[in-house]
Amino acid sequence: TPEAREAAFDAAVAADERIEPRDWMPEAYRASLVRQMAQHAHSEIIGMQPEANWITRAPSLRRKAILMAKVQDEAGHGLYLYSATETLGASRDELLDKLHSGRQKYSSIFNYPTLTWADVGAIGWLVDGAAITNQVPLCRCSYGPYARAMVRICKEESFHQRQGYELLLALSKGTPEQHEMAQDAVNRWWWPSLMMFGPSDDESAHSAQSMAWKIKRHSNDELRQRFVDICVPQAETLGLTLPDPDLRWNEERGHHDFGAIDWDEFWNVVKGNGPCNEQRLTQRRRAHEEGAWVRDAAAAYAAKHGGAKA
Ligand code: FAQ
Repeated sequence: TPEAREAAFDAAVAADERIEPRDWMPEAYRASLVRQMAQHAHSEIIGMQPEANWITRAPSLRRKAILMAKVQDEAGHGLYLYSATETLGASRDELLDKLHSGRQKYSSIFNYPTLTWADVGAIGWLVDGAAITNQVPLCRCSYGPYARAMVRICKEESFHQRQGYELLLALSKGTPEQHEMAQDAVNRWWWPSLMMFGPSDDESAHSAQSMAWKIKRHSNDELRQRFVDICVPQAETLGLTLPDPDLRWNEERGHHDFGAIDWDEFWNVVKGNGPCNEQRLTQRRRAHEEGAWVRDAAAAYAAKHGGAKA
């Protein structure tokens, strides 16, 4: 009966078991997962653009090889996540179409420009750092394919974070000009990185339901606070300042207090009006069109050799 199916689903979630593609699940659970996972997948592939901007200008062969590997990893993360979303019955074509037509979102962070080489370091340290803080708990997400994709993604993100940190450290300890460039990058990426965690808990439309379903394990504000607490000592080691005059240790709370986030800026970027939204989507649509022959060739090859299986 429908009641028994729903009870079995609720019991599995309560017992911290994984929900698998063939299991019955409430339609709203499926829809919310598709929403979050698609947005996550889109973020990975759009997120290739800001850093790819620097591949041809990396200052050494070593830095170029590292950056290329990182950007390729991001394409891979997009593929794991699109595949995981397909297990919920959403085809990749449909998801990409929604991205290209602006009907599905991607992370606000990728709508900011990468103005200097130090931005590659700041993205690794702060953007990948924020991504890991958000994604480690997703390894325990109630939906099996998403949770398993996250395990591998988090391992790779951790390498990404370290390469950014090491790059910024080299610049910070370099010439005064290099130090200044590193500081400028941190000044520009700090606040947008805090916005990656989403709106504050009282404004977060999906948090309560997603936490009840154990899709999310912590609230947006909890993870944002965890990230701030992690970054403060790291910034000290880097010899760089976080651009927030209100940032200070609060003994009573056992956490750092920090200044107010500019939510108008956040919603403006989410709504499509950030500095690079148009550029990112235009570039993405063009890459998709230019890749049509690859998809056609792969489909033709599969039809010829795979027969009915394809
Ligand atoms: N940007 O009710 P909530 C990466 C939307 S890391 C844009 O709180 P939820 C790695 C939200 O979708 C970045 N939109 O939503 C990398 C919702 O709109 P909707 C990707 C945002 O889902 C590094 C509305 O606001 N990571 O790519 C943002 O409970 C370097 C209300 O918000 C993930 O996607 C935002 N920042 O919590 C790659 C992680 N925040 O859907 C390349 C998985 C919120 O109703 C280079 N996702 N919105 O139209 C999550 O954990 C969650 O979806 C949150 C949002 C925490 C992002």
